[in-house]
Order: sequence, then structure tokens, then C-alpha cells
Amino acid sequence: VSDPNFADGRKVIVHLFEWKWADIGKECQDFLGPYGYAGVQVSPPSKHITADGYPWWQRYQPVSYSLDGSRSGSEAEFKEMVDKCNNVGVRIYVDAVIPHGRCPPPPMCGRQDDSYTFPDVPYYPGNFNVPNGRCSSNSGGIDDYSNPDEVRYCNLVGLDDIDFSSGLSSTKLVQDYLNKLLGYGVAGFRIDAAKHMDPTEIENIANGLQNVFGGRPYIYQEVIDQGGEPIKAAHYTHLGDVTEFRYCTEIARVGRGEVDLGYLYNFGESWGMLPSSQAVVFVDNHDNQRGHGGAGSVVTYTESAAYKKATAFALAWDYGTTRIMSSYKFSNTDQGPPGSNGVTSSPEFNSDSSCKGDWVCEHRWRQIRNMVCFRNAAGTAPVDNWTTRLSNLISFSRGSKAFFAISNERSDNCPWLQTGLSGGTYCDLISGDPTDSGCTGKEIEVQSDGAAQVCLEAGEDSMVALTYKAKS
Ligand code: AAO
Repeated sequence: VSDPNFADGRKVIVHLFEWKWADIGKECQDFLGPYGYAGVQVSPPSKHITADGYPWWQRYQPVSYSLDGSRSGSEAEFKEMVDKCNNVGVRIYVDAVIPHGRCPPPPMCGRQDDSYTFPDVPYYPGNFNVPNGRCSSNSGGIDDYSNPDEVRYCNLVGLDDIDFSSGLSSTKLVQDYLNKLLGYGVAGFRIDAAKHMDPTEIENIANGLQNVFGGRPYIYQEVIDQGGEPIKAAHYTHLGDVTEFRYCTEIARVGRGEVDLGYLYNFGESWGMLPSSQAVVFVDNHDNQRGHGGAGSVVTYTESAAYKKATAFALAWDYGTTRIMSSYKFSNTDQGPPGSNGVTSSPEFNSDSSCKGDWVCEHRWRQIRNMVCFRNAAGTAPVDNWTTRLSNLISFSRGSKAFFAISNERSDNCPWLQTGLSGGTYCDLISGDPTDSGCTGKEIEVQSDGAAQVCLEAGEDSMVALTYKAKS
């Protein structure tokens, strides 16, 4: 059902968490376009509350559908960002907080806190499930995740849950917000907290959306399904793609060397995850990297060696639509982005193109950005030439387009492996970059029969990645 509307040859989305619109536009031109990124997931653009200490999660408490009043910038800056990014083939996906909002005390909202009154929209108590009596819990909140009605019609973390049953709210949402964004050239939406909406309500909303790029907007829904609850990811796949949270825990084990790599030969749907064409996958996201919103043990930028391995495997393997997390450093889980007094600072860059200071910019790490090129080069070529040389040293090709080897062995190994590639000299994208004269990292000779001797030293960056495009 869902096409991400990527420009030709591009495949990977990056979540530039909490970046400002002007900085994202520049990043598209200077970095994401040239390095082949397909799209950016941006933080929620709607007007939001401010809370003590300016936590990041202010953005998930929208007060209206206005695009002025966001920490990332103004409506004019948002439009300019979308144009700049589209001009270099990079799409924008909006994190759409649809099911709920939160109005702080007057004067911004109604006469009292929790008035269920949003004058700027306007929404009145009759637009909300708690005052309407659709929520059956005593507290008005979600007390029991095993009760689907409660999950859908009661307030998630105290946020005012909008009633979409009448169609009035969905019309407003679509006309005043989602179609406006599509009109600006946005390519699709992450539907925040989709689990907290009835699928038929999402369907009504999706049906009202206008076309973009000659087709339907891309929809990917945030549904946390670790298996233990009645609401399943599969209940939403007919509407669009769905985030696959089970992936995070499995891929963390790959990065940390907690699973024998030999088992990965059928990694994907046979591991109990969604079909590849319906899954949005990620090593970590803005919630689970700081212990919010469900995935057990995940690996983040703080374990850089494990993180690079997990991300590189994710990008080499043919499963799901991959989203890269781009973080900022934090010492407590509420902490907002770099800046002061709730004003976000712009990222600055070192001469090796990495970010300075507290912006982590995983998407700029050489091993990660080069694996984005790998995924583009591999295209739709299937996994082939799978080899388990040792239980923790595996390799495979993507048809005859690309080759990847990874080791979690404790010793150095230099096996001969079948690369699937044509004979010649290739530049390893993990240890360096291709240059006009050759390669700043390791060069690997592939024989005319496709075999090559590949050395994987134990430890950090114990991987090799070759593509037909990085051949000298
Ligand atoms: C903030 C404050 C609150 C305050 C509220 C209102 O933290 O104390 O009450 O403001 O003033 C974000 C932050 C929230 C923040 C909120 C609003 O994370 O802390 O609240 O903004 O500012 C559920 C939802 C999922 C949701 C997730 C956080 O299903 O949709 O909670 N994620 C999205 C966004 C997120 C955002 C919102 C939604 C709100 O990505 O950033 O919140 O718009 C189980 C359930 C999950 C459930 C989790 C967490 O997960 O299955 O559905 O996620 O619990 O409650 C194991 C299990 C796994 C389980 C998990 C628990 O892994 O296998 O199933 O443990 O962690």
C-alpha cells in the first residue's frame, strides 16, 4: 500500500530529532543530498506547549494546527526547508501528533486547565473522548493496555484524546494541517501513537489526504507491538507501513555480539517480525534511546562500536525501510536539544564532517553515511552468497552489486569469501572513502571468479563493505 515517494536510487530516512528547519534545509543541500539520503523525519511542526526546563517532549503536546509556534522555526522557514530538500532529492516526512493535544492553563486555552478547550483550532469538550464518555477507565487515562478501547479512547499520558468518530475533527485535521503540509511538498507522515487510534479512523483521515509526487502520501504508523498486547502491528498494515519495534532488541544483540551471527541468514519476517515491505526499522528511536516508549534493551550512540555494527548490518541486509536516528547528547531523559532557555542551537561541523559539541549526528559518521550509499547501490538486489565462515563471521552479497562481511570473533581472520562482484579493486566503505585516485581506507582485490581474501580484525569496525560503484 505504501510507497515512500523516494527519489530514484535513494532508500534511507534520517530522523533529525529536534533540528531547526533552517538547519535541516542546509543539511539537505550540504550533506544529505550529496550522500544519497532519501528523506528526513522532522520533529512535530505544530505549535506546542512550553514546559519547565524546555524538555524535548514539549513537541508532543500540540496546542493547535498552526505551524508558527514551534521550537524548530516558523511556517515560512518550514516551507523554505521543504523546497530546499525537495530540490536536492531529499523528501520531508512530518511526525504528525494526531490523536491528542494538550492545552495549558489560560490565557492560551480555555478557562481552566484540562478544559478540553482549544480556541485556536477550535476544539471544544465535545471533540474529546473523555468528556464524550467514550473512554471507560475511571481515571480517564490508559490504565490497562489489554483493553483496546481504553488504549484508543482514553488519555495517553494525560493528553486530551480527540474524538474522531464524527468526522468533524478529522476534516479539520486534514484541511487545516495535513493537506496544508502536503501542499508545501511534504512526502508523508509518521503517525505518532497510531496504536491509540482506531484503524478505521486513520483510514478516514488517510482517505482525505491529497496526492503528492503523483501518488499517495507515505504513511508509517508508530505502533509498539512487542507481542504481549491485543493491539497488533498487523492491524495497521493495510493503511501503510508500521514501525517494527521488535527489530530494535534483535539488532542490538547483533551489534553487541550477543547472538551468533550465523543465525541471521533468515533475519526478518521469519523472526516474527512484519513482512519486509511493511516494516519501518531502526536501531533506536527518540523514545527508546532514553527509556521512553518501549523496546527493552536497545543500543545507542553511547555504545559507538556496537552501534556502528548494528546500523551497518541493518543497512546491508535486505529488510524493511530503514530510518537512521540522529541524536543529541543528554544527561537526563527529559533534556531538550542543545541551546539555552528553550532556544535550540545550530549544529556545527568539524573538518572531517562530524558534528561538534552536543549534536551527535550519527548520520554523518563515516561507517553509517557510507552504508547509506551501500544500500542505494544494492538497490533491490537480493541477498546472495551467504557464508557462515565461523559462527561469528558472516558475509553475503546483494546480487552482483554489493558485498558485506562482519565479524564478532575475538581473533583476526582473513578468509577467502565469495563477493558476487566482478573482478577488480574495490574501496572498503567501512575503513575509508573512495577518492579520484583510489581509496582512503583498505583496498580489496576481487578475482575474476568473484572470490576475495577479506581481513577482519577483531574489535571495533570489524566489517568490510564493497559496492560496484566504489571500484577503481
Ligand atoms: C510528558 C510527561 C508525562 C506527562 C505528559 C503530559 O513525561 O509524565 O503526563 O507529558 O504532561 C512523549 C514522551 C512522554 C511525554 C509526551 C507528551 O515520551 O513522556 O509525556 O511526549 O509530552 C506509549 C505509546 C506510544 C508513545 C509512547 C511514549 O503507545 O505511542 O507511549 N510514543 C509516542 C512518541 C512519544 C510521545 C508520544 C507518543 C505522545 O514517540 O515521544 O511521548 O504523543 C508499553 C506499550 C506502549 C507504550 C509504552 C510506554 O511498551 O506497549 O504502547 O508506548 O508502554 O508507556 C517493554 C514492553 C513494551 C512496553 C515497554 C514500556 O519493552 O515490551 O510493550 O516495555 O516501556
